[in-house]
Amino acid sequence: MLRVLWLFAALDAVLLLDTGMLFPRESSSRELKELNGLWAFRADRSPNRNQGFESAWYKSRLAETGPVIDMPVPASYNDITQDPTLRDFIGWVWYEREVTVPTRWITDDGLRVVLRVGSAHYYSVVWVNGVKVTEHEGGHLPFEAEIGTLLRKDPTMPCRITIAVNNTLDLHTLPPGTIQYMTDRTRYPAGFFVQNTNFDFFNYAGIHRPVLLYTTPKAYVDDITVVTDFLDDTGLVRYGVSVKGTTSATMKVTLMDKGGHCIVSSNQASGMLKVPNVNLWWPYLMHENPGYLYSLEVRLKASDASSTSEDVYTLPVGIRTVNVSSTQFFINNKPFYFHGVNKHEDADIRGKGLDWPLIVKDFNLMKWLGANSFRTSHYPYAEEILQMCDRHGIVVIDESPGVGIKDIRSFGNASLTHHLAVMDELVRRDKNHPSVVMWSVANEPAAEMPPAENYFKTLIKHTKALDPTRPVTYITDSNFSRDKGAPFVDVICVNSYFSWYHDPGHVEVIPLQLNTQFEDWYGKYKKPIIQSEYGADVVPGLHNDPPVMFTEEYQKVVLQQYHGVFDQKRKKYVIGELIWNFADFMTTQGITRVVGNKKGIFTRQRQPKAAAFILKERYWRLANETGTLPLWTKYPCPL
Ligand code: GCB
Repeated sequence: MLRVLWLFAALDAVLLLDTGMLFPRESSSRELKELNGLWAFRADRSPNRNQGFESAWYKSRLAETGPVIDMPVPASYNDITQDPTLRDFIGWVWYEREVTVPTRWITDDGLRVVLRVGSAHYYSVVWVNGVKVTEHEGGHLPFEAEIGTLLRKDPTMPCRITIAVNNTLDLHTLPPGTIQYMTDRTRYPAGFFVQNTNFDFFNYAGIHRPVLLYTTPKAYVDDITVVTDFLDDTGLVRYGVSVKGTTSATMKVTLMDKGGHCIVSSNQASGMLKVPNVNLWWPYLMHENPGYLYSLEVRLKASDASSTSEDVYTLPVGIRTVNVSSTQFFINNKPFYFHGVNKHEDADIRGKGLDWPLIVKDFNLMKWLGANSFRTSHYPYAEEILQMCDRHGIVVIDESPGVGIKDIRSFGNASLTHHLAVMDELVRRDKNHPSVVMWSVANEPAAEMPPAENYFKTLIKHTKALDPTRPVTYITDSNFSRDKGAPFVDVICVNSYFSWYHDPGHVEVIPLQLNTQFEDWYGKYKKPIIQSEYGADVVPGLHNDPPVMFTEEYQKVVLQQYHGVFDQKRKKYVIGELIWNFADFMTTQGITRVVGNKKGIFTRQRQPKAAAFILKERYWRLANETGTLPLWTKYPCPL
């Protein structure tokens, strides 16, 4: 009974958000039109980067106000051309696309037509036929606007979508940055400025995720929230549906199994569904049937005159629980050990643009490796990726774009307010994914600074209020004893690079230093610990034995030194290890990076370095010890 009451309380908390951001899905009531492909594009190279606004480029076709080039969407624009000034461009770029909208979308004024951008980095303003319809701050989360009403005002007009995107980062953006003007005319030309940041990846920009139009009836399902639990073999799905466009509606909510058979249904907008003989959602390599998903179908019909048609939305639902003790992490009450990777959304040519071949290849590589988890370092990844995690049982630590918060001015109220709003948007988008088991609010902030205590206390409390069902953490860079935010996290996540940034070349110090790190953190906070980053750069193909830095042999031996300590501590309070990084990735140019960060165990083209085989061997062994491997995957793992 207590459990059931808790489920209700948890759901009410999540429902505090007032509008939904459901992933757009086709259904018998919803049509969808993808606008991916070639858009017209121009960077605003005027000295103040503001000519586009001053000359109102959104008012006519972009090609009429100056030259345009082809730009693929989704993709970062940086690596698409041969022009170094576009790769390193800072300021507004303009995208435009004309769309033919089906006539019935216009004539049927019982329809909403929604324009949705999966993500654009960093700040976006959107116009339709010259009328501003929305703007959005933040690079990794979706935004949308209803445009049907506007299109109906003049049905003879085509639908011309203009999106201006600005990648400038300042002290209050997430991630933060600063613009530095170089005024010494003996060294820099007039107007010379650079973008400074404190994070280690290239600030790719542009429209990174799909843009699409979709329809819903006027009375529609705005949001769904599910919170799950189980008692013995009965699954409990507490759900809440939020409706917009009508004040009175009839509803049918049906939970179906994988085969589409109805398990249980209800005609209430919120309630508890009981699932007999439940198939729980299990992580990959922990069960012979991982990633089991039910479907929650919601059918809604307005019972007043506001809308005549039914709205249908179907949400995948995984039934599972997550808990943390002072020494362990539990999924479905069984201890879970994270053996996984840190990733980036990053690849040749497309930068951070969503790319299906790359996504599927990465999942195949993770499964080959025996990885059961990853962290979305250092920003929220595409929803399409989280959906793959749900289906394949890959566990996710979902991270906000709070990376590189190092300047004391980025701990003020303006920054905190924005960070809280980003957590709202992140939790609203990802709350229903069973694969997401923990929120990470930041990576390696300067948490020793005095304002960090209040900043993280507020941020973590806020995130827990939004979602009391998942633990919350931020990632620390081992600033032990100075770290003011650590008392508020549920799990300690610590990054360290022994024998790399400290004591370079001395792999023999790793066991002692790593042991000290773990004992110090656990001794002080008595919370479970994840080694959230460790690794070494390798220029693929470089060899030296005895090992020296940057060779394949060195990365192997660093990993092996860490693994020895993990094996002692995982029996106690270490609950996971995530390699830095899954694959090589692009960074800003600097003297410590050779065409990007080379700590990948795969190259940027996704070919294995020698250390990938060490990790594969280990992960499958760990899976064999801690999980229930399907028979065909018994260790040693398949080729
Ligand atoms: C870190 C950061 C990560 C860097 C990595 C490195 O601690 O969290 O963004 O890429 O170290 O390789 O230096």
